[in-house]
Formats: sequence, structure tokens, C-alpha cells
Amino acid sequence: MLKQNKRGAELTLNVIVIAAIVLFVLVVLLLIFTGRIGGFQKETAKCETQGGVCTLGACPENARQVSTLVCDLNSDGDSKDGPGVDGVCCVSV
Ligand SMILES: [Ca+2]
Repeated sequence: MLKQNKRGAELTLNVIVIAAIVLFVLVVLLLIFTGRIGGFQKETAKCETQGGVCTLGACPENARQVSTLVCDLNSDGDSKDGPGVDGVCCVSV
């Protein structure tokens, strides 16, 4: 604290550093927030809610795979575990 009183330039530098840290935290919070909104959008595009069926492997002949609808067959809340774990969305044609 004594150094800050002696040299105003150092105080200014501290303010800049603190401002940069605050800005960084805000950016991180924004990324988390937008990530959650993205999660909500995925929630509405769930396979089952759109009339599809989640299947491991290929879809049956009377259904087609819809890649825009997500599956979470292992129910861990994450639909990005891959088609071998979460399955693919099959919608009847
Ligand atoms: Ca999953």
C-alpha cells in the first residue's frame, strides 16, 4: 500500500490489472450463461419430445436418422457422448 502512495503509476497499473481480471471474470460468466442457454435449446430439440426414438446403432428401415435431434440414452444429461453411448435419433417416415 505504501508503494501505491509513493508511485501513482503503480496504482494505475494495479487498477488496470484489477479491471482486466474483472473483465475476464465477466467474459467467463457470459460464456457459462450462453452455454446454459444453448443447453436449454438442446432440451427442446430432444429426440423423444419430437416424436423420435433413440436407438443404438442404425435406425430401422421405416425410420430415418435425424441428426438435429439429440439423444441421451445413458441419461447423464449430456448428449455428446457419441452415437455408441447416447444413440441416434430415429423418426418414423
Ligand atoms: Ca449421455
